[in-house]
Amino acid sequence: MERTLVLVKPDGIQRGLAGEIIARIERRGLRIVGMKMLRMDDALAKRHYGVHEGKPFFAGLVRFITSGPVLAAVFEGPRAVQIVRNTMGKTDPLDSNSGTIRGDLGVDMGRNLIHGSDSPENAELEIANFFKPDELVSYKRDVDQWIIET
Ligand code: IDP
Ligand code: MG
Repeated sequence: MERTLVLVKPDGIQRGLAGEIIARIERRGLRIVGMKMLRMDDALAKRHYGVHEGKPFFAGLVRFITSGPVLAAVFEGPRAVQIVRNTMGKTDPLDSNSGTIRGDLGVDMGRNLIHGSDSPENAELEIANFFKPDELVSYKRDVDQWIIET
């Protein structure tokens, strides 16, 4: 069982698409184990996007992600990281297939609606940036028949 961090970015909140975005991932078969609304501050934004420090879009990315509230959610399920990545689409909505969140709902690379962790290792680090352990619930498999086994 894997966990991954999802953020509905400020453009998604402003456009009223949080429910749509979360629902698409939930319908896919992953379970919500934590969720909160927050406004990211500069320090959290720089920690979350630290790998992009020094790139030309970094300052704009930090400015944008701190410009309004985000919805942070942790999803759990088999191969959750890659399932969310595939459901999101590519980084640039232009390259994203129809049927994906970014391909159906987005236009600009800098306003691409959703963040999803890119590896299980990064997911654990990112989740810890946003959630305390006691803010996440856990499900028992034996009373959880509808999660599809891989
Ligand atoms: P990802 O969100 O698909 O994982 P990353 O490469 O991790 O993409 O980049 C983080 C975010 O930074 C992207 O979601 C996008 O909003 C923004 N970004 C990435 N590359 C560019 C760029 O070349 N120009 C503008 N924004 C970018
Ligand atoms: Mg990324």
